[in-house]
Amino acid sequence: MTAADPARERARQEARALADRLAHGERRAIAQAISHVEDGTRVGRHFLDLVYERTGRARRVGITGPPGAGKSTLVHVLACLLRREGMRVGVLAVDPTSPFSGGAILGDRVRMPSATGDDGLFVRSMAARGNLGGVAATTYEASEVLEAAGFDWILIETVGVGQSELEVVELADTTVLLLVPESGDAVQVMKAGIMEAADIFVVNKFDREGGDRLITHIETALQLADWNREGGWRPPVCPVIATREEGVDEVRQEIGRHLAWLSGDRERLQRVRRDKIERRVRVLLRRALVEGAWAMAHIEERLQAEIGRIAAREVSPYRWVEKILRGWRYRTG
Ligand SMILES: Nc1nc2c(ncn2[C@@H]2O[C@H](COP(=O)(O)OP(=O)(O)O)[C@@H](O)[C@H]2O)c(=O)[nH]1
Ligand SMILES: [Mg+2]
Repeated sequence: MTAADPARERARQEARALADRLAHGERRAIAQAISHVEDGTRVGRHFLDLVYERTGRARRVGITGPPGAGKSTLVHVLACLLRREGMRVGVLAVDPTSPFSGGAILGDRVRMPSATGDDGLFVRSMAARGNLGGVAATTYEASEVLEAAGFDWILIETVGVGQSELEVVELADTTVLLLVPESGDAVQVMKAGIMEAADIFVVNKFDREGGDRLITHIETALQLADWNREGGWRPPVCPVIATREEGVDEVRQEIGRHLAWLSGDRERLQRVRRDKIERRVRVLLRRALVEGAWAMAHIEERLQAEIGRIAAREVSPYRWVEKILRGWRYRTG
């Protein structure tokens, strides 16, 4: 890898052009940059490097919960509310169960005022596959693209069911967890560790039976679990009817309160950010190491050559991996 590597130079140039277009507010540049990031291209990496200094100023809010809880609906109402405040809002939806793109989040019921005409709003559905670093890494990078594009708020919708979703939540400053009265998921979700990660609880579909019971349930759980949150943030529980836009103002206020609480203590804020960036650097390095080693040791070819024998039980996967590793150690001395 020398400076004269033409492919690398081309990628750099392309990334620079993309960053310039982004700086000039060109919408298509945002979409293209996110696609690069999703595909894990070289241009994407150069691009992220170029715009890094422009990131870090937006507020990132993660909205998570079981499928059908009303996340997309809440995100939609929240985005409209923030737009009315004059904020520029970027939305990333990592929800394979309800993909929304472009104009209509909610099909023909409620529409985003004009997702196409409004420059202050950008909505993007993320591919659920993610690149080598997984969905979380891709989403993180996409949110950096949006930050570089000057969005004040980034709302990230994700289904709160698995580990990768927890990781997505990690990249947010504030995490909102949606639960609904009728779902027996509440307890399950709590077990998944997401409850500890939530800064604000929303009991959505409060027009239905059992909302009060769920609120009591959550509040009891919050009292019982001694999570010892730093600085004493007590997660509020907000009743909401997202489809009627009821209670969303309160959610907006609570997000504001949480952000104010976060930044009220300089040391805490710096530590939180530093920890996040450290985790981020680890992810990036791990990915780079895997990619590098994979290519350098021709692992793909060797795997393809051997997989038949492994499958036929002639070679055990353990021995094969050991062999690859030994060769690798030898190379790197
Ligand atoms: N009754 C009622 N239905 C709601 C409410 N919020 C959302 N829904 C409906 O619940 C369904 C799932 O909503 P959606 O936002 O797609 O959920 P997501 O899968 O969490 O993104 C849709 O039919 C919504 O109209 C609410 O507050 N009350
Ligand atoms: Mg959804």
